[in-house]
Amino acid sequence: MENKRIAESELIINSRGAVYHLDVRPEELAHTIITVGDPDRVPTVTKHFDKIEHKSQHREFVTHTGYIGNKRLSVVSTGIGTDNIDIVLNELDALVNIDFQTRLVKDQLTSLQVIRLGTSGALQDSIPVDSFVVSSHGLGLDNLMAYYAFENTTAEKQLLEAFRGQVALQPGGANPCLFAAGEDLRQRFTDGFHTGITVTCPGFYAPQGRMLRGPLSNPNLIDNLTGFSYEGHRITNFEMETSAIYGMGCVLGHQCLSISAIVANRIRQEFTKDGAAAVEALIQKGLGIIAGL
Ligand code: R1P
Ligand code: URA
Repeated sequence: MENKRIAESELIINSRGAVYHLDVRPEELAHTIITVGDPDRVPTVTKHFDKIEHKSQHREFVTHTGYIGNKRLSVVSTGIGTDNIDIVLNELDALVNIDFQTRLVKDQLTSLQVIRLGTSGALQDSIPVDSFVVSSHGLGLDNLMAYYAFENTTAEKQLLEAFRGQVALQPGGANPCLFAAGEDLRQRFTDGFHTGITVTCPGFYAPQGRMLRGPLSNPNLIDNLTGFSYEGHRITNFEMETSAIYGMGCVLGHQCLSISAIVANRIRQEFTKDGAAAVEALIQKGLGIIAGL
């Protein structure tokens, strides 16, 4: 592809020389990045840092960059949903792979490590609240990735095909997509973690089978997801960002992993008694591994 100068309207750089939504300059970003949904979760992660060298906030995007020992890390809040992940992953990529002076893609590309520390609802009876799930795959029921060109691996295609065969989605609804986790990262998070396919939904209520007053077009969604099985793979949990992080990682060449604290079990119909404690436990366990990456 021709390396054409990227216009001011396409990559927006503010008067500080920072990328538009994140308000972060290239030198303010580490190459290992923890994403969290809740902006207030950023300081709950970086309170464990030995040193914080940069803090910025624009809209729901809070960024802290600092160190645990010699390991430089950035923590970035994404807000909720895959539409926000489109913004965050593109801007993180631009910060390392586009020269902000020339507006050209760099000759030497950088592959970031992106690790989501989030919350989620379990879809298996055997995955209790307050436990942790590592997403082997993100299976998107939103439509973000339909806007990008990408090639799935054969293994991803087979798993997606099995999903299409076993799980009936509402007519006219989602066109599912599926992406695997960054394998090197995933292998670092095994002891004390459940592992499975994470379904990423375009909402918290009906898109996750929750009915308050709005009736469901697909009342069998949870049962069908829980019952899915293919060559040892099963669906462990629901949330709202993972498939987009993995999909954008595939498109842009970054290593991505999503880890969730289970705050709800949808089969047992239970909710954690202390969500903050569950997230704090995930942060402490996660940072213990991330600091050594
Ligand atoms: C919904 O409550 C939010 O919680 C989960 C979902 O993915 C969604 O963003 O993750 P976070 O706790 O990381 O935001
Ligand atoms: N986040 C979600 O998206 N769903 C849940 O059930 C819990 C957290």
